[in-house]
Amino acid sequence: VTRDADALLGKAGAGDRAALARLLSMVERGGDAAREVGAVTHPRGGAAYTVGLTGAPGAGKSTLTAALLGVVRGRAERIAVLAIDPSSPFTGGAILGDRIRMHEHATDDGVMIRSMATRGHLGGLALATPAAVRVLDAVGWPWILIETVGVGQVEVDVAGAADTTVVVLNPGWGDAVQASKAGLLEIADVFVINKADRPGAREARDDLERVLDLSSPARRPEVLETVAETGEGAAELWEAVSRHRDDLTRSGELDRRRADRLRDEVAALVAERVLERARQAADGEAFDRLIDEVQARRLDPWSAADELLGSAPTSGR
Ligand SMILES: Nc1nc2c(ncn2[C@@H]2O[C@H](COP(=O)(O)OP(=O)(O)OP(=O)(O)O)[C@@H](O)[C@H]2O)c(=O)[nH]1
Ligand SMILES: [Mg+2]
Repeated sequence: VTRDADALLGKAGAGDRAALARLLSMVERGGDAAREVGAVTHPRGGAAYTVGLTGAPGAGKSTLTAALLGVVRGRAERIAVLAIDPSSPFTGGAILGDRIRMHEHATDDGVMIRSMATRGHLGGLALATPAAVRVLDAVGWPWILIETVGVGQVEVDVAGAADTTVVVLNPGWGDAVQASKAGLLEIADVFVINKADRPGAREARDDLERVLDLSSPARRPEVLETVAETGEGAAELWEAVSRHRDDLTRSGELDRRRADRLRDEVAALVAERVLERARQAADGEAFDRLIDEVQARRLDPWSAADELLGSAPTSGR
């Protein structure tokens, strides 16, 4: 299988879109195939810069993405887009696809668009996203934009997997407060108030500034306004992203962030594998029996974990 992944990577690197699509499908499916792809792509990665775009459904992320594609292509740079939709296998990607066609990027060799949806379990998407980024990186895409829908924990995880995270808000009371509650404040590097052609943009901005005053983050994010439909503010947004990138690079924080993400990824894989091993060792029935014991309060959860791991009780727990 490694030979397959290697051969596909060679083709994809030479510009074969079908080969690239197959690599991304292998990653999306997970399991051994995804692992083989990871093994051949990881050594060739590290050059791409990733930008996350997140915000509530309908905030204008896809429209903004299309506008940003125009800006980036105007600079003759190549860019790939991953549209991640944790909630539905249908909406995000299709909507994005329509918008992109509208903007005539569909036949552009300098643009690659791929949507990924939940195929069953949620944790898979948080693991599949960095793996997909790795593929695009290894194949030589210099910019990778990750659009995620919604404001749940999975979206925060996915958006947090980018080097620079842009959080998209809209005019209207309470958006900033909602974003704060959803944990978006912690991951936002740049804020955008999109649909600034509508009333309330100034108030939304004031709201956000107040929320930022209260939370006083270590690095205060820039706040910009855009009208994605006309492209107004898109060039400024891209400049803000570039400025943030320069800041991170100069301060060395980019390397620290990337090391943190790799640490999280390895830890998640270890946790997944240890649990899988414990389940197998106990076989399904024994696992369920232990849970019954815990529920009947004859066994505490820590002792159950010890038994599943086949280890002596850990001290102090
Ligand atoms: N007035 C106005 N409408 C906008 C603007 N940007 C986007 N819209 C509209 O808002 C709606 C949602 O836009 P999308 O780009 O699909 O939003 P999204 O955040 O990608 O939506 P999901 O992927 O479903 O979460 C569309 O009808 C857009 O035409 C804007 O700047 N001004
Ligand atoms: Mg969208």
